[in-house]
Amino acid sequence: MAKTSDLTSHFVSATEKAAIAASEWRGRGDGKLADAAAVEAMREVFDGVPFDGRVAIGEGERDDAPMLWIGEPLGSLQGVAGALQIDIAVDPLECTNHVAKDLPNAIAVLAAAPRGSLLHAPDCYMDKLAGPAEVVGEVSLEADVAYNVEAAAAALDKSVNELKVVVMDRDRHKELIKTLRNLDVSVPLIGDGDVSAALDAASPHSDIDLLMGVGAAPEGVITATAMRGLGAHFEGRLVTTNEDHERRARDMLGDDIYRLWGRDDLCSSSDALFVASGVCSGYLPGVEDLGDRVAVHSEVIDVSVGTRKFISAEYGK
Ligand code: VTB
Repeated sequence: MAKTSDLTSHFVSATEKAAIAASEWRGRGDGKLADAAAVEAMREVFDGVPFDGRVAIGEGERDDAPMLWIGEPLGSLQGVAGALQIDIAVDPLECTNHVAKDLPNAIAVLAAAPRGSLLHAPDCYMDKLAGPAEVVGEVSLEADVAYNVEAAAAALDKSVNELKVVVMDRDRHKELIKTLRNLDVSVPLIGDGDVSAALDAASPHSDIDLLMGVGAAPEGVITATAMRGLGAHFEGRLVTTNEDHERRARDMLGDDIYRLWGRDDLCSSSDALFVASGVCSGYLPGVEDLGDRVAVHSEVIDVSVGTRKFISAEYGK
């Protein structure tokens, strides 16, 4: 039977091409142009992919940025009987501001899974909690910060003052940061990029234990897919900041738009893929200029088999 992973090489091309296009804009001060270049490159690849695809959730509406629009049909087999029907959660350029400033961890990223198995919602915000496999079932957005910190420390066999909880440096997180620091937790602050921060938190080799705080919802769905493949923890709760998003969230999800979404609610199929390509160097190397060629570095998490593969490719200019 056909599987999402049958299309892996196409999805990798989509993030590779988006990363290469965005990399031209590194350090040039204009994230929107970088974003537009990534969107255009990704759409061009998707136009030729032999599937009946659809964007379940994507980034761009919230900050009026270029985007693959939510509900957009993708692929060359629209409506064709027997074609793989796949949903995509996508951010052609995650961490846009970091491309403008040439800072770490900007990536082109997507999740793919069978139709209906990725949360279909507007591009609003999401409160997130991510951590390694050890904290699955131990921490929850239903509990308060102090409880989660104690529970995570116990699960990781650490004392609370040895914990590192990464948070995005935003005014909306002032209380959260204060609470964590009052508990004697170390709080590394990041400017952008909570997908890579969650991957860090999931990894037993990093010194980050948890990710907390509010980021964008599409990246929440993408992160949930990666965490499912890694057996790590993820939960999210939508946060709306305007009436339009609230109304559309109700249209798409029913009345209970502020419910807690577990990892496997956000990505409800094990036949799922997470694919990312590095734009600026960070947890993945960024796009490299090799003279007449460019090198691009990607990772693929195949949820169906729990593998994480790192792939490098060269393209002629
Ligand atoms: C962005 C982006 C992050 O959250 O900041 C976004 O860079 C939304 O937050 O990586 P702001 O509107 O406060 O910038 C993320 O996309 C992650 O979800």
